[in-house]
Amino acid sequence: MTAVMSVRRADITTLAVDAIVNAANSSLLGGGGVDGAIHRAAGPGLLEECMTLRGCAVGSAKITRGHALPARHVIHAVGPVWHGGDQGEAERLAGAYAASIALAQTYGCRSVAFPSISTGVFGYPKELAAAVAVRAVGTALATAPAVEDVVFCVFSDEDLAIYRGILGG
Ligand code: AR6
Repeated sequence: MTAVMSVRRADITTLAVDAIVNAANSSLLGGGGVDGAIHRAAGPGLLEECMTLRGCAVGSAKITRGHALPARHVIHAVGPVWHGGDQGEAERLAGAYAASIALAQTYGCRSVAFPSISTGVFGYPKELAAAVAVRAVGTALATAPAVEDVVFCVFSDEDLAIYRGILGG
């Protein structure tokens, strides 16, 4: 079965998918942006579970349950801070997406939704980040047969247009 990648404008905390991905930091102990929204919507049990994980490397990901969210799991991915592009940012961003898909495969997640990792507080240019995201997910899906449906869940018209331009349609 070939997986489908699509873009949707929504608040990722409302999506009833098998896993939503969080744009976390390496502490995994919460923050602002989509991370703050996910922790608010999931309730305090999410932070308690995150405290057992002992953080996460940049360019990687860890998984928890979804707690009060409609999503069954939260995959906490840590993207890089943008420092101009010559400090391994693209490789680390791709790593965060690939690690998330690998976890989704391991946990049998059929549907996964991603925010635009690193493009808010971490300052990664949106167009560059979207190109990395789509390429990295496309590559990772080749070894993740359980994952059938990937949604790039954007929060702005600008991001919607960028992803439509890359995915087509
Ligand atoms: N649903 C979907 N997308 C959202 C939502 C939402 N509810 N809220 C924000 N976005 P950011 P980063 C978009 O800053 O750049 C936190 O403090 C937002 O418009 O959340 O990876 C963490 O703890 C943007 O396009 O994540 C880290 O310290 C995208 O999500 C740090 O920020 C990512 O923006 C991570 O920074």
